Amino acid sequence: MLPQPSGWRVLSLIPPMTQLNTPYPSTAYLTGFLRSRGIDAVQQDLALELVLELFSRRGVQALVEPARAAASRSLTPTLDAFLAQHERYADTIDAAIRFLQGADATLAHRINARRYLPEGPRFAQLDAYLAEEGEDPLAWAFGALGLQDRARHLATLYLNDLADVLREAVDPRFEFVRYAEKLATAQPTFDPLAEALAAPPNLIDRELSRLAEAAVERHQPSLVLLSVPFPGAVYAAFRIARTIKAHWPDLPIVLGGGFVNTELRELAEPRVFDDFDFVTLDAGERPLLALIEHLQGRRGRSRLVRTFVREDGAVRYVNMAEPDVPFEDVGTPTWDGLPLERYLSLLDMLNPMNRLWSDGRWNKLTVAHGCYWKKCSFCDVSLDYISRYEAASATTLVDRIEAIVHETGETGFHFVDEAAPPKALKALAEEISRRGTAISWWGNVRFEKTFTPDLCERLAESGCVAISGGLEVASDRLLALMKKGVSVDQVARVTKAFADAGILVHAYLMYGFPTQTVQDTVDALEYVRQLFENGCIHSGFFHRFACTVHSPVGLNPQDYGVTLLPLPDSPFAKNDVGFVDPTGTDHDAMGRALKKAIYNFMHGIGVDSDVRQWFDVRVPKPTVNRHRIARALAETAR
Ligand code: B12
Repeated sequence: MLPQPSGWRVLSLIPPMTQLNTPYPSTAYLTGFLRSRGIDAVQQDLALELVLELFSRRGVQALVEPARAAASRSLTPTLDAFLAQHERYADTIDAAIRFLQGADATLAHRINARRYLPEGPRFAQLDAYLAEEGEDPLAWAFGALGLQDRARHLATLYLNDLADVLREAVDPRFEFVRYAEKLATAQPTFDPLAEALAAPPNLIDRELSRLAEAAVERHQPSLVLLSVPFPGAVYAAFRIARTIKAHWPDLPIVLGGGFVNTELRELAEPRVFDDFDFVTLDAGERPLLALIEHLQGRRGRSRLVRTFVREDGAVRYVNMAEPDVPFEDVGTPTWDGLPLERYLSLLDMLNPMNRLWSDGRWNKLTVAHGCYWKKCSFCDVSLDYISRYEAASATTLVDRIEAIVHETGETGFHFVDEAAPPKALKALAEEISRRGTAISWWGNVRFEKTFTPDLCERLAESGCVAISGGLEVASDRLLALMKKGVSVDQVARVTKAFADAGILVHAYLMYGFPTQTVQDTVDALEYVRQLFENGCIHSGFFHRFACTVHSPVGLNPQDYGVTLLPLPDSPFAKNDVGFVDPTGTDHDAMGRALKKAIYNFMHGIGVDSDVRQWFDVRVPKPTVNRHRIARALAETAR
């Protein structure tokens, strides 16, 4: 790398919203990489900063007028409860936030007495826990000793009440983990986003613009990167870019991230370039090096890598093919500059896997780039972040782990791979135990047979506390059609091995896959019931299958017995595509039953009953033997 011009600095920003318990890692990866190449790079998480502004004494006070105005139009229980107690909200909010940031632990006693934090409609859900008069409705969840958790749950309900007020009085699009998501998800036209951006700024917009200006003033960057991992961060990214452009029209701004890599591959909308100068695809390292050289006058525009630009009013894709930076050389992510002690540990849903997602300051690290399997027909296997599989040595990974622990002081890791490769995990576990590195980690895997009981034990010893994996539709016919490469019996054995090693197991479940019948669905639920009954899985979630344009189903629908609905001509986002499945199953009705059943199974309810009880429509008997999973497990034991 050539010496850098002095004062040349890259500022990476995370726009609202992603998550609040820990930073989304893209800016940490890019900042770490750029610094490893001698480039001055800094980062800020505007999602966290926005929430801390809105949920502060000043933020709550600023909410009173809009809440009064909204209440005069229509008085709802949420607005009524807030307006009656807004001074108490203002008096308690800073302390409640500090508590959720992990400081001031003794406040838990006062929160638990339920006389300190004002209570709005969200607290009504506690009544659903059916306590006897005078009993503690949360005793079942936290027992007598779960003082901190119980208080965090109550403080989270309090925050949810305030978020409801914000939605009703200021902006219905606000949520803690996504913001105005609908404006971007598979949006064929840019019009809704353009209209929203042209609308008079509301309280949230103004706050966000103020934070964006402050970030640029503070760091005086030469280049700004906005990272949008999900559709729920897109609107705010445009809002931030627009603010920066209004004040610093010559400061180049780039857009990139998971959303762009997935949905904007055929971008042809020139209006995007009113706010951004460049949009890049896929792993950011190589395109950024090229772009920085270009901006520093060392590389012509036609030699950019995977970068959209606007020329003469039209969008042009420039891609001078250059090899990506190998995964072994991308450097170690750095969290430097992110206020780690200010993230919030919310305790919302009392589900153990959800808790890992929303609670705790996890460091994030990728074990390998891409997916080693890359065959599942529902997955975006044609995209670089799945298809380009590259591993790094266990030595490199543990070096990265140790550097991160040293920097952050935190030993918890979330491995963010689509499916962490078992061989790499094994080597990692060996290296961790050789060096005596003490960490806790969790991540997503495929439940494949390489995960033997012995390997699961070793992974547990290396610090594995939880594993998630796709069982998708528990049906051997459909698993084969999906090219998942696992069978139901095998998933039972593997999940049992993880569970026996003391690891929490979460299953991603799916319904609505092409050709899935009512009988398939009933049978799949019967399998899931048995997996709970036999202690193989502790948690699960049913997602409705969505066909995307980059998945094998979307690319070759005829192989899956479906026909695609025509996609509108789209200059902007492209992802989900509708399809017709001649099987004609009513998946909405199925979904209601599956979600009810899994919720109850996780609480140990109905695990030994007939699965037909969960359906509100008539369904056939399961064709699966009631002891099928127990037998599959007994076969391994023999
Ligand atoms: C782990 C993961 C999760 C985890 C953790 C999420 C989290 N908040 O940390 C869980 C399971 C909770 C999750 C949830 C969701 N996820 Co997710 N997730 C992933 C996964 C597998 C890895 C993400 C990651 O950390 N990667 C590591 C980072 C460093 O990579 P990166 O962000 O892509 O950054 C690189 C490049 O994109 C680029 N880059 C990034 N930003 C920028 C900016 C600029 C300017 C430039 C130049 C480059 C650049 O450079 C980086 C380094 O190479 C990705 C798929 C994938 N393999 O990337 C999906 C993915 C990001 N998730 C996706 C989705 C849709 C979701 C959900 C919305 C699903 C849902 N409906 O609930 C939720 C949203 C949750 C939330 N609000 O936080 C989609 C987004 C696609 C889209 N349509 O926009 C992806 C791409 C997967 C997919 N195809 O479905 N997810």
